[in-house]
Parts: sequence; C-alpha cells; structure tokens
Amino acid sequence: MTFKSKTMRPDLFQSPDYYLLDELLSDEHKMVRDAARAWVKKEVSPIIEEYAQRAEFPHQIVKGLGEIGGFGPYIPVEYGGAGLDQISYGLIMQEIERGDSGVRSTSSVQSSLVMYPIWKYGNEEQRMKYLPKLATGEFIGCFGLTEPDFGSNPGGMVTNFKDMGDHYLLNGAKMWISNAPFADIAVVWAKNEEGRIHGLIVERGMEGFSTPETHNKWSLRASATGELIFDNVKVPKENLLPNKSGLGAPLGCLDSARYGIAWGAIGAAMDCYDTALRYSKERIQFDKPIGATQLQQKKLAEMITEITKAQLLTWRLGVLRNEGKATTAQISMAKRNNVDMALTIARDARQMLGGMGITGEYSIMRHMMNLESVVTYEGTHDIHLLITGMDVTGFPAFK
Ligand code: TGC
Ligand code: FAD
Repeated sequence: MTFKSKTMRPDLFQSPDYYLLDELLSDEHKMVRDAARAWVKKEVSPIIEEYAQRAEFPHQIVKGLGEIGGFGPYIPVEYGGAGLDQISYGLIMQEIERGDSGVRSTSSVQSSLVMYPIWKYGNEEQRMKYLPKLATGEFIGCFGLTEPDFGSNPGGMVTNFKDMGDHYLLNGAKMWISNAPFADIAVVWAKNEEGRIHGLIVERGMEGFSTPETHNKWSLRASATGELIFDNVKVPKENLLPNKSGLGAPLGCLDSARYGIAWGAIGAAMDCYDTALRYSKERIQFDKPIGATQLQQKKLAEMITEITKAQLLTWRLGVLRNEGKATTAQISMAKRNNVDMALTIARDARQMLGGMGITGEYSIMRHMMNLESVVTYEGTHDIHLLITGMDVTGFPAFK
C-alpha cells in the first residue's frame, strides 16, 4: 500500500549555492544531481512523512533508487553499477538525504557496505552473482559489523565461524543493522578459529538465520533496523569473501560509506535551511517578517556559512577520492563536521518555525531526529574526533 502524506506541504526546495559551486561541477555531475533531485521531489517528498510517522520503509521507491544510480553509483557498469565518479556518488547521496536520511541509509548500505565489499573483496563468481541484482534493487543487502557488546570497538566481536570441511558453521549476533528485516543477503563480519575477521555472504532462508526488527525508534523511522541472529548457520564455503581479511576489510567499506554520509548530511542541512529561510520571509510577528529581525538573520547567516564550508570540504574530498588520495582521517573529519553542522542547523531551523517546527507539516523535525542516528552510526562523533586526534598526534587514544 502506498501512503501519500496528508500533512506535509508541497516540496518547494531550492538548493543553496552561495559560492557558485556548480561551476566546479561537470555537466555529468549536474545531470546526475538534477535527476536525483527531481526523483526525490516526485517520489520521496510526497510520501516520506507518512512512512516515517508509521515507522515503515517505503518499499515502492527501491526500483527508482536503482534507476537514479542510488545503488552502487561508482561500481563499474559491467557489474550493473552506474560507473560514476566519487563526486557524482556524493551528489546522489546529498539529494537522497535532502529527502530523508533513512532513504539515504538504504542507499549507503547497499552501495558501500554490501556492493563495495563484494566488488573489492569478492571473486568474479560472487560479483556476477550478486552485484547486478543489488544494482537494480532486485536484491537488498545489509551489513553486519556491530554487536550488542561491540559497537565503537568492532575488533572485539565474538560472532565466529568454524570450518566444518564442506561448509562453515556461523554463530553469533549482530545488532542495529539497517535493512536487516527485509534484506535478501547480509555481508557479515565474523572471526575464524584463529580469531581473524572475514566477510561472509549470508542469504535469507539459510537455516538458523533470523532478522528480528528493532522497534520503538524515534529516529530513522522510515528505515528498517534489526538484528542478525546466527544459530549454527551452515554457510557454503563459496560465500566467504576471499580477497581481504582483518578489521581493515570492514573499515575499508566504512571509508566509502562515511564519505557518502558527509555529502548526505549537507542535503539534510540544505533542506532545513531552505525551509527556515522561506518561513522567515512569510511569517509575520510584530508587524514584520521574522526574517527581518536580527536574531533570525543571525541563525540564517550562520547556516548558509556552515553549509558553504561543508560543501567546499566535501567537494575537495571528492577530488581527493577521485585521485585515490583521500585518507581515512580526512573522511572522518568530513563525516564528523558535516553531520554536526546539519544537526545544529536542524535544531536552529526547528526553533525558527516556532510551534509549526514540531509538526510533520515541515521536514525539519524529521531531519533533526534522523540526524541523531547519523551522528552515531558509521563511527560516533567522538570516535571520529579520536581518529583526527590520532592522525595529528600519532597516539591512538581509544584504549
Ligand atoms: P586499528 O588497530 O586502528 O585498525 C585495525 C586494522 O585495520 C586497519 N585500518 C584500516 N584499513 C582499511 N581502511 C581503514 N579505514 C582502516 N582503518 C584501520 C589498520 O591499519 C589495522 O590493520 P592491521 O593490518 O595493522 O591489523 O583498529 P582499532 O581496533 O584500534 O579501532 C579503531 C577504530 C575505533 C577507529 C575503529 O574500530 C572504528 O572506526 N570504530 C567505529 C565503528 C564503526 O564505525 N562502526 C560502524 C558500523 S556500520 C554502520 O554503522 C552502518 S550505518 C549505515 C547506514 O544506515 O547508513
Ligand atoms: P558505544 O560504542 O557503546 O558508544 C557509547 C558512547 O561511548 C558513544 O558516545 C561513544 O562515542 C563513546 N565511546 C566509545 N568508545 C569511546 C572511547 N574509546 N573514548 C571515548 N568515548 C567513547 N551497525 C552495523 O554494523 N550495520 C548497520 O547497518 C548499522 N546501522 C545502524 C542504524 C542505526 C539507526 C543505528 C543507531 C546504528 C547502526 N549501526 C549499524 C550501529 C552503529 O554503527 C553503532 O551504534 C555505533 O558504531 C556506536 O556503537 P554503540 O551504539 O555500541 O555505542
């Protein structure tokens, strides 16, 4: 069943570009960005509030997400991906998250946490078997790294597999897994008998594998989150990703996903800013628009300044990634800065709308609540600070 929002206003979004950053983009970048923007306006904005209120994932958008390059934008076309560069990938994430962080989550997980490891660490048979179906959305994937007792410290994981001769026997549990409740496949990180971390592709339907949904979330309500439970699951040996092992393998996927989130957060921030700006020109108090008051102008001026700084940071990071030069620490800085920036803007924008800001008539409160997950997943705000701290001092302060 498809719900249409009965409450949310029409999507009047106009993208801020204060420093004429469009001039840094190629025609292809702009074409990809504009197609994603138009799709979000048509397919996401009219329905997303209703789905978020109901805490339901809108399955009907999956096909369209595939069509705009939302699944594996940078995966080569021979595997069904869009074969785009890193800036196009970032722009797609920005536009999707302008609609909703939960929809961007589905896209990020599929692209960078499922397709990326199969492409980079898998063999040719695995690539051909899974990537084309993931690119169209015929298959949905999820990524199991976090466990109940190992979140920021995934190296401590206890999920494990034993070599039984003709198959592996997988046991353990993962928690907080985006897309888990309906995923067709899961890329699962587990330790072998020597304690070495490997990636395994677990398919829905394997005996002993279940994916209970996590309910009562106040954040990312239009994205499904769940557990992955492995109770003596027999995983065929050909489902092990053969080309990389160790904690560096999942962390390599996170580099790609965190980069996309750095762009995505700008989308959420732009939507909040644009909404607050429009409202400030229309809302009259004390016989003048609230946008004509110094206090509200301060908020708007700071918002557009921070958005512009974040746009420049991510554009430069995209260039570095295209050149294969971006470091994990540079990606951490952008993820941390931009999500924090978006959360601050969402909170200020919500206040600018007064009472209307708490309703589903506007997107701001939904963005604000979503961003509370975004600031936590893919490495918390504090973990990213420690990554920067380690990078500049040389001292890891995690332990
Ligand atoms: P550490 O000793 O630093 O590193 C272990 C090994 O990994 C190597 N390495 C990397 N390799 C490739 N790419 C990277 N980015 C790498 N970072 C590190 C490193 O060289 C080392 O290799 P070796 O050969 O010496 O063993 O590891 P640590 O245990 O001290 O942990 C470091 C820390 C805390 C930074 C890391 O564990 C971390 O990032 N923690 C945060 C966990 C996290 O981000 N989890 C995300 C789960 S997925 C998710 O949230 C998806 S939400 C998606 C959505 O819905 O959009
Ligand atoms: P903890 O690690 O317990 O951290 C709690 C607090 O302690 C945080 O503030 C943290 O910054 C702080 N802290 C931890 N260590 C240190 C330290 N050394 N020094 C200082 N402070 C520290 N995971 C997946 O694998 N796949 C997914 O698809 C996925 N999707 C998610 C979707 C949602 C909606 C959410 C909320 C989470 C998702 N996660 C996923 C899990 C996410 O990555 C973890 O929640 C995150 O890594 C933090 O782990 P934790 O929740 O166990 O918090």
